[in-house]
Amino acid sequence: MIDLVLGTHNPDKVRELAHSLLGFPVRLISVSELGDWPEVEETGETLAENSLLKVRDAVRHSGRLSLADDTGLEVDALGGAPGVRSSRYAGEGVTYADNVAKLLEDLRGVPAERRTARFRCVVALAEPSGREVCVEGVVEGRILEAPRGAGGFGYDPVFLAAETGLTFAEMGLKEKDAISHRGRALRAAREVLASWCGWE
Ligand code: ITT
Repeated sequence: MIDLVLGTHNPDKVRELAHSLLGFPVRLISVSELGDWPEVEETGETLAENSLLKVRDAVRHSGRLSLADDTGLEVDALGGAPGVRSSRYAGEGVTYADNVAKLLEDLRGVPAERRTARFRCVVALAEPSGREVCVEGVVEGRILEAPRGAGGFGYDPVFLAAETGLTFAEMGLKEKDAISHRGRALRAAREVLASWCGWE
């Protein structure tokens, strides 16, 4: 068993990351458990840059192997927005519902076939030695005209996953993990961890 620090302050993400890592020989520690530490500013222009900012901060804070995730929703009809700005699409300090409302408003009148979108998740791993790696997971889908389902978080109720015809909010943790951006990135991250830790 090794300690792995999760460099995220979002409890919804922590729940999914923990589910994806079930059965893997790691003891998860959330940065929030490590005491007061200011949240790192996400000043990067790409998901990879922001995931590295977060993971390096977690390593500085904890002195341990760490993992961070930066995720964006890319909507084709909006030129790839909200993308790297997904958490603050409707402004600073907004709720998930505010972001979803702005997204639906910006897509008002856009027909179903032009509402294609994808979630992209970059997971960064880093060690105190300076060794670091980013892996990515993507899932294709489209944005509905109204929310569906009560599970998940963020944009899940309006994201219809192409593979299942369900929104992520209509799926359980396990079903979402099987096809989601985060589930895919985490499976790649598990391989990196296995190789770094000599478990192969
Ligand atoms: P940390 O930086 O502390 O990890 P965050 O919520 O700010 O938390 P991001 O910068 O990656 O994380 O923001 C991405 C936003 O995209 C997030 O706030 C949600 O609104 C949305 N999001 C991320 N993952 C999602 C998912 O699996 N399903 C739906 N929406 C998601």
